[in-house]
Amino acid sequence: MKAGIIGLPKTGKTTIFNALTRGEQSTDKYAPPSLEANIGVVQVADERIDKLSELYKPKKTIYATIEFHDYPGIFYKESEVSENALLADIKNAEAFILVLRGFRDEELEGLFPLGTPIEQFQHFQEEMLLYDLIMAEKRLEKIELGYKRGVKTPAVQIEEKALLKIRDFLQNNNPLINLELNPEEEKAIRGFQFFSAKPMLILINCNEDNINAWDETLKTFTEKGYYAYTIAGKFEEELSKLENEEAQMFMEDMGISESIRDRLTHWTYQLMGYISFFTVGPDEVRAWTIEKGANAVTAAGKIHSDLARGFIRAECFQYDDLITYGSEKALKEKGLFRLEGKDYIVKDGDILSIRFNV
Ligand SMILES: Nc1nc2c(ncn2[C@@H]2O[C@H](COP(=O)(O)OP(=O)(O)O)[C@@H](O)[C@H]2O)c(=O)[nH]1
Ligand SMILES: [Mg+2]
Repeated sequence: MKAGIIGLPKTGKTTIFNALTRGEQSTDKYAPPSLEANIGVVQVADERIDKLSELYKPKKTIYATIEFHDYPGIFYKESEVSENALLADIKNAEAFILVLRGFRDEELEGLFPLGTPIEQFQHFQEEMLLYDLIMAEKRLEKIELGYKRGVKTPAVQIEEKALLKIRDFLQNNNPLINLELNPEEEKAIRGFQFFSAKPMLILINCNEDNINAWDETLKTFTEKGYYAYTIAGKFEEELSKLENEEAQMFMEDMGISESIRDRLTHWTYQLMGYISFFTVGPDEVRAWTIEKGANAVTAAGKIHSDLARGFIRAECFQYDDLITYGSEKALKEKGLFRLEGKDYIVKDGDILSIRFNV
């Protein structure tokens, strides 16, 4: 999956990206904005995979991953360079991590005054909704033109209906993530990749000594339905350069229980409503990502399209049961080794083996 780290300029996006990826991208205060994203792949830590790997001793152990794209700042005043190409790329992300500047830096505030995190959020959201609105309006105009020329298919009419709802929603300052469309309408507008229709996580980037000062601000965001957290970006960047043991000591001092990688990957999973299922064997132990509520065929398709096409049954048992009873054989004796059909809803921690025939 691909998550975009976005926000106004100089909020600490690249600093957080470096902390996540142990990267060394420039975070020079005076550097002009780059035009391209930094890209890094981060493993989703999962103790269960470690345990399964101990049990099966496979040749390969594969964790789930998230690809983080750290984008240059957007939506700041009138930009000289056109943001269109950049925005087109950003829209491909499945989720957004919006970074707001909570740390104080007099110089930066002189160069790029941004206001409080709430003001930054409001500004960013206005721009985002405007961008979506323009996209919807352009398409509506085209549809109207088509009607005049006598092009009026049922498909276009569904699209128009969806776009009118969208326009209305945006004009009332609502992000599209809260708009409910029927499946037909949903399908008709999927290609637009509206910005505000994507899940978005909010991070207030602050100094390590005033993390707790942001509780009220976080509450404002969570009350709006957002997942919102504080993060001490620069501190985390420094931590990421230390050896594990040393980093652990600093983290304990700060009362931080998980590394920034673990926190951000888990928050992103939560944001997306993702769960993990596993495949195991002597060759490979592997974690797979799937949306909560997905069925066994969808899970099979994650592994390979042939498995979905030729799906017969899923052999299935639970990670927790395996740990409790110690072996697949013991699970079979206990009746905890199941055969499930196409409609089975996959649960977090399921270990699957797909029987198929193509
Ligand atoms: N004090 C402080 N400075 C930070 C923090 N995060 C980033 N900065 C500084 O802010 C400037 C811009 O950071 P950068 O990560 O390049 O921002 P970006 O433009 O959003 O990618 C750099 O000088 C960083 O050192 C932070 O948590 N605390
Ligand atoms: Mg940057």
